[in-house]
Amino acid sequence: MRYFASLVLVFLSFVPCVYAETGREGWLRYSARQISTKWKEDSLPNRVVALGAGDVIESAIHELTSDVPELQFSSKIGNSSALLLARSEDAQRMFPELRAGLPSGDGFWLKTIEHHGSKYWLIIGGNDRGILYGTFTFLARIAERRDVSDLDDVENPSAPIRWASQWDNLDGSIERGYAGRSIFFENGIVREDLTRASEYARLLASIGINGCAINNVNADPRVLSSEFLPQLVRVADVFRPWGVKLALSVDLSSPVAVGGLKTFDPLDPEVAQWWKKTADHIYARIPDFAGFVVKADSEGRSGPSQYHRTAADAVNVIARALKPHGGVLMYRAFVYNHHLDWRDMKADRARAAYDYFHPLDGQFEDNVVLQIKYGPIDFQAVEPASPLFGAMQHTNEAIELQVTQEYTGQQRHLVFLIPMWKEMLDFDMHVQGVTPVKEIVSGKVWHRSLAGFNAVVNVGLDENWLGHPLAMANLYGYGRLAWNPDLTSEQIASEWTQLTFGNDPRVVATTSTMLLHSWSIYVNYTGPLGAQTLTDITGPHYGPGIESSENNGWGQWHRADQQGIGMDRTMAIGTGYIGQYSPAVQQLYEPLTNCPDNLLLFMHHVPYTYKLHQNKTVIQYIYDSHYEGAAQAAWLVAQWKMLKGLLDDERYYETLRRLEYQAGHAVVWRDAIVNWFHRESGIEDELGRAGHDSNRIEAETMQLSGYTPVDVTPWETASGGKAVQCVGQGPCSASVKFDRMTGRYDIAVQYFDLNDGVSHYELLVNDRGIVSWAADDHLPSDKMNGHTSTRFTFANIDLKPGDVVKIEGVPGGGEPAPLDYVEITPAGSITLGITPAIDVPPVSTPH
Ligand code: GCW
Repeated sequence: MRYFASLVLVFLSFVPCVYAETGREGWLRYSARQISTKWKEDSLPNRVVALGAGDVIESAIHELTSDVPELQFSSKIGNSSALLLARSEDAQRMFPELRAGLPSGDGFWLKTIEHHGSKYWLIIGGNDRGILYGTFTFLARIAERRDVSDLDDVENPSAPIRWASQWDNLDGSIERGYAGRSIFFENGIVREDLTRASEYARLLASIGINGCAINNVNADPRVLSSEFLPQLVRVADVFRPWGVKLALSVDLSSPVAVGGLKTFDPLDPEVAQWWKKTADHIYARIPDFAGFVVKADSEGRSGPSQYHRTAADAVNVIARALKPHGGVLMYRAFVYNHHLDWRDMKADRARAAYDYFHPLDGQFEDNVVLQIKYGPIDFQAVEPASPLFGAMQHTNEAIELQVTQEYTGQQRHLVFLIPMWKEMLDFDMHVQGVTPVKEIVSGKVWHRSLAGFNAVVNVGLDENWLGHPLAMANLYGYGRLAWNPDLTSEQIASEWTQLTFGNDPRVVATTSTMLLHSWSIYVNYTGPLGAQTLTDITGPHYGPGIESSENNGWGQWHRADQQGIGMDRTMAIGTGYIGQYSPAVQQLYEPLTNCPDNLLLFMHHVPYTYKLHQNKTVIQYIYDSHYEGAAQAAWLVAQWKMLKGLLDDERYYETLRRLEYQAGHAVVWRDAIVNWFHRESGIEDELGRAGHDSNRIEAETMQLSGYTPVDVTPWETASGGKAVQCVGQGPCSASVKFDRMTGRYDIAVQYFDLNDGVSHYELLVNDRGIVSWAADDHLPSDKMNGHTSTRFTFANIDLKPGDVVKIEGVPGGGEPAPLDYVEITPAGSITLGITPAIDVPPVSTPH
């Protein structure tokens, strides 16, 4: 039986592993073989004809002919069956019977037609970009094995602006980038080799993204110097064949910083002249330049306040310079004071954008677009939709989303963000009948011709673009939603999985299910009921750091104390934030009894004993959701393991490694939050879990040789607030005599993996080495804390009373082989944390 089982496994793991998979092709990985087989099966034509020419059409033809070797390019329409690429006007000339419904702009029409006895597959675009988008859609359908023999589908994008934004710095680093260095810059200039930039543009085009701002919104003014322009021209050139227009983030002080003027006062005529001259220069070299993104008066950036001018003054002067060339100016509404007085119960960062911009409604030039983060704070895992969406009737609006997972696990945790974005987009602002955010940012509600989407993406040089193999689902989903916000999360998850991993129904069903649950799982273990992600606000925004948000001016307060938690944002006695919504939305949030549980602590301050709609107290919810979340993170690992052998080993193991790490880190999060609230509130967990870990042995209570105990800050990020560290060269060791029943166990070792060294650890039983590993990850801290706490699990070890379990640590670099605790659980109870990447048979210790 055993023998048989392993034969099946061997067979399964060999079948699909034909190619080395790096993830570099993203969701465009299907290509040649898959497409070409279906092409033949469906007897699709072997000629492709294009009415019209140009770089973008060339790209479309190249996509088709490189995926289908039998497909030949033909310059004449002829009278045999063909695939035909055409702009609307050309298609209509050729086929007068196509009258109504021709697409315009970036839209396309996939249409089969019989004409003079031949069958044509038409890919008609409102423009060349539309033809390219239609081509990618056609190929995706074939890859998904859908029927393309009879087509009549018109698709038009929801909004004209569908951009990506990179926070890349000229030195090659990326602000909040988690996947390597910049694909655009290195050493202060644009990279010599722009292959990755071109591949990125292809990926963006395939999901309908038509613009990309390539540099950090904390902009280096040098991008506008005349010496830099030739560098930008090179990027625009590699973007152009994909219909992606180059955009730039610019700093308002540029007229001084690189223009040599004495002022950047937007009302100064010389300043206006400088912006005009600068825009003219850019357009002379890059005629399809998209425009600028501006962050001003925010987080220390310069802005119009310096001259007592308004945002409208500042933005209009630049917008007028862009207007004759068709350029757009995206002004970020992320303007707030980060020196708020936290003792002032009326102070509220969430109010800032509305308070600042609402009075300026109607004062902006018509090529200005106000770019509004989805929530009023800052890319949190749970926030209400920003009230500003409903407050700018006379202003163009775009929504800003964040593919880079700054506050949502930094691509080390699996968090599929589409369901969260959909909640934002579907949220009804009730400003004029039914007015969901998606209809406001598509320009429909107030009949604006400019509107749309911009998302911070931050891909890097890592082969798979975003680090976590499953994180690309967010980029894919972003493009799909910007194109059509009515698509469901389920549809997007399954499309992406099919294109990325193939059509095996088990892979598609399991991966989609994991994606669809991942956001709520993350929310469960990182912060309750709209109190925001309880992370280290002043640090890297990664691991837990519950008190970091308080006692400072950043305004991400949750105001948890011994009695209760939450920001009172009511109109009655709170900050008045709720009053920024329409009356119908006010009615949803203001009365405590109406407020939905998931935003309760965003809107109200309540005692821990307050009963939720779901009939449990706030404190019990905090305990339950965090235990549940950590268990669900372990469930993700178990789900993924079912796919072993059904996809390539490269992506299987890379994903498994990350999911196992996540499960271990979810325990760190769980324990930090549960223990902090347990101590603060003094209220017991009804289920008796908080503060009781019977399987856990604290390192500081073990028999130590060379190791010394140390306090960890913040205390809640280490079990018992303490760890041990090895001072000197080591090796140091921590041992414990096993005193439980004979049996098979899993052993988890909780240690800290700092980024300034590589320590080595070994787990031994009765002095026999079981497994050793290196702490060589690059987590965002050089301290023992919630960012660096990591779990290593080894499964199936036979133990009997009296066995000595020992961890040996050897420091490396600045890292003193720190150890938090060891947890010994009966084998097969869910293991959390990193297990070795290979399957190892059970280890028996000598008895
Ligand atoms: O979320 C915050 C980030 C900053 C970022 C800022 C912004 C580019 O922590 O790194 O700065 O938002 O959106 O401007």
